[in-house]
Amino acid sequence: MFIHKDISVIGVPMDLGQRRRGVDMGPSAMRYAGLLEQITSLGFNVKDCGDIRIDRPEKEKDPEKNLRNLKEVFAASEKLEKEVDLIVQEGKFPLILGGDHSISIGSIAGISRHYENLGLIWYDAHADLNTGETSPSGNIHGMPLAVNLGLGDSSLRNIGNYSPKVKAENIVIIGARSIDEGEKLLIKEKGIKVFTMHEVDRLGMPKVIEETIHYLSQRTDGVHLSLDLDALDPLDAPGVGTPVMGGLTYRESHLALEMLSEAKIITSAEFVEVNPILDDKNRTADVASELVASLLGKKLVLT
Ligand code: EXY
Ligand code: MN
Ligand code: MN
Ligand code: MN
Repeated sequence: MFIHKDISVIGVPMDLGQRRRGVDMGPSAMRYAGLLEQITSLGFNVKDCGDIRIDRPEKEKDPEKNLRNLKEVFAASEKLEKEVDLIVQEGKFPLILGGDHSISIGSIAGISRHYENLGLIWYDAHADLNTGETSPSGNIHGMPLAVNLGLGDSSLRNIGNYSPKVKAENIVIIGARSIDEGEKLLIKEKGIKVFTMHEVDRLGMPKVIEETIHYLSQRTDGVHLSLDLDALDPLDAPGVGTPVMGGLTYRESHLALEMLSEAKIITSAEFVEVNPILDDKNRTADVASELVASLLGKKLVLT
């Protein structure tokens, strides 16, 4: 399915879905890491569409709704939805660079309207399944998967004028190790497929990805990869705002994306939560750039 020769990159310098500054510089850090050159060297035509413009917040928090910076996150999501929709209409592969994970509200809204049954791989230490009612923080970056399922704030879930964006049975979460009580209940209620770190340890990454590919190819007509760099262990990806120890290694992640590339199931992708301020010499952006290359088929060839 993944036959696009043309890739359109779009940056979302957004840090309003959480409290730590710096993640808005993620797109620059990934470009600085040589992401575009890397993609070109793999034989793709790449267009850099630049960055979405993000409004500055008027006030810090909407106390009634427990949704920090709702107005600005909504405005950014609407803009991103339109840009990504156009990229898919043009027949190009959308590669979205975050920004905090709230950007997936707009990106998936732009993508999912083009599929009957969009599959979603949520590669993350967290489940991002909170709503304003269950969130312990009020941070919208902990809520985008719930929004994409059609839950939570109505302005967010109706971006693009349709909802839900993804069915629960078309989602696979990989790498989870920090899940709130409300999120656990939702996972159970909706029957969402989750490979926690426990399962990754037990099965090994090859089996986890084989099962993911098998599961999603049976039921979906496209698969979006939403990769939060905090899925990786902080030793490998220190530049993230909500690190959780005991995560996926660089090698496991590299293998996962190589296997997804070989299976040709991924039709769009985003790489989020890179925070260069918290990073160690742009290492996390370098890792993100390497992972993009693996997803696009970079191989070691012995001549
Ligand atoms: N579950 C916590 C919350 O909702 O506040 C932490 C969420 C962190 C979300 C990061 C981006 O994946
Ligand atoms: Mn996340
Ligand atoms: Mn996360
Ligand atoms: Mn390899």
